[in-house]
Amino acid sequence: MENKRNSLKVASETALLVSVILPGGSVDAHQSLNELESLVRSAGAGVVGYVCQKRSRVNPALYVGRGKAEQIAQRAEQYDADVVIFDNNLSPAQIRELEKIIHCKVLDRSELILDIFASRARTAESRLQVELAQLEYTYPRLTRMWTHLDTVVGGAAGGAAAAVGGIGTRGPGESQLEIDRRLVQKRIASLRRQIQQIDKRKTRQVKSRSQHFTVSLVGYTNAGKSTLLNMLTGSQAFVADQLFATLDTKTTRWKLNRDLYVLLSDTIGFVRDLPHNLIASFHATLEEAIHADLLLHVVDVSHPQADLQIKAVHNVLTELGCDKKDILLVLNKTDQCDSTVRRDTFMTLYPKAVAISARTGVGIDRLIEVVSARVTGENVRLRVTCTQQDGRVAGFLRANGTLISEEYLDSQVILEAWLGRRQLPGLQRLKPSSCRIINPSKA
Ligand SMILES: Nc1nc2c(ncn2[C@@H]2O[C@H](COP(=O)(O)OP(=O)(O)OP(=O)(O)O)[C@@H](O)[C@H]2O)c(=O)[nH]1
Ligand SMILES: [Mg+2]
Repeated sequence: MENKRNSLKVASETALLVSVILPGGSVDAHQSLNELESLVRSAGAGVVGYVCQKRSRVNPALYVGRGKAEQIAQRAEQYDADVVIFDNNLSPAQIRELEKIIHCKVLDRSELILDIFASRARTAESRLQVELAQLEYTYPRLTRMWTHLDTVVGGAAGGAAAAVGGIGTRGPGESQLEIDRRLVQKRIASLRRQIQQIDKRKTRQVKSRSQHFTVSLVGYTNAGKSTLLNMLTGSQAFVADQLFATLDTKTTRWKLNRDLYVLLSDTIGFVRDLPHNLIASFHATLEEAIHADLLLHVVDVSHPQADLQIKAVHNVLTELGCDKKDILLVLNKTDQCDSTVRRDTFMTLYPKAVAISARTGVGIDRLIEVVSARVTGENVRLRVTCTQQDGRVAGFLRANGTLISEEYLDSQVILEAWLGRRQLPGLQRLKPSSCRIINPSKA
């Protein structure tokens, strides 16, 4: 039989979408197909129809029942679909069996996401990351589509091409599939090595920023992270109403007030059931978030599934080991909510959240205030003594806190002020004669 899966690209194809709802799943059919459609459109394809089935359990051979598979085949033919895309993750054997019944290409959700990533990857770094994730995920699912790799492997692994096509490799009895496997494994090993180097470089880069307070924007794809980065820092990060617009990290200086600035990073958006390989391959890109002092979890609060998206982001953060970090929930797109009731409901559920609109600027002042408080730490009341000639101490307190009183006594000056706890080391560096906390917290 002719192999349908010689290319996994879905751009400009017509797709029939299939969703199988199992008991205990996090989404209903409508939500599942809605998001799948957004993913398909983001991949550049068009949707010609939908099929949904509720099942009590997966059919091991075909995922769906045989009758349903035949119905999907009929629909695909009727609508002239190029590809059938499942919102579920299928095993290689299930894809093979389904393609015997449905006479067109069958893809699963992870392959679709990987395809979007592949089409968006611009930098050499993200290209390598996507290629590795794609090879690892799709390689057991494909047959005989890897021969193009011989030149690639040759370039990367030094002379492997000759070995692959040459002596000792095409021995009697060795099937094309075995050669393909070897090519893929070589390419995977080479990509892993290159990505390891990138990871090391990135770790060094992130560490070099450790003297700065770092803030990372995380959140579901399309929540408005890049728009917020642009609004806060005047940057020109790419913004688009499509899923996975951002694939690379961008770190910019964010000036919170006259004397306080932090480093703010934008990163790749998350999605429900993000393929594991992708998370692993994008480790370097996610490094900024992993090491940030504060995460701003941006939520599109106007989205009907905002609550599910918050949970999905938590799941990815847990997988990255970031769930114990300081996380501030930012409820974005409040300008787009039908009524204030929706925003208020989320504020009741998450009382520490900050409601904003990255488009209109509403709530940005409050966000800056809350982040500044996180940067400086809780306010403490201090009594500081220094010599009258030393104007730097009073200057520091005025610039970074609130100076309450100055009392001159002999050659000394006694200052009382409110200051963020995290700024105490900065004050100590000016070596005042004495410094004492007299009241640990400010209301
Ligand atoms: N109405 C409204 N739209 C917004 C707001 N913030 C962002 N958007 C729009 O939402 C879409 C996605 O914005 P991005 O900033 O690209 O979102 P992102 O979170 O960076 O998305 P990815 O990089 O794809 O993960 C764009 O069309 C923005 O113009 C907002 O506060 N209100
Ligand atoms: Mg973005």
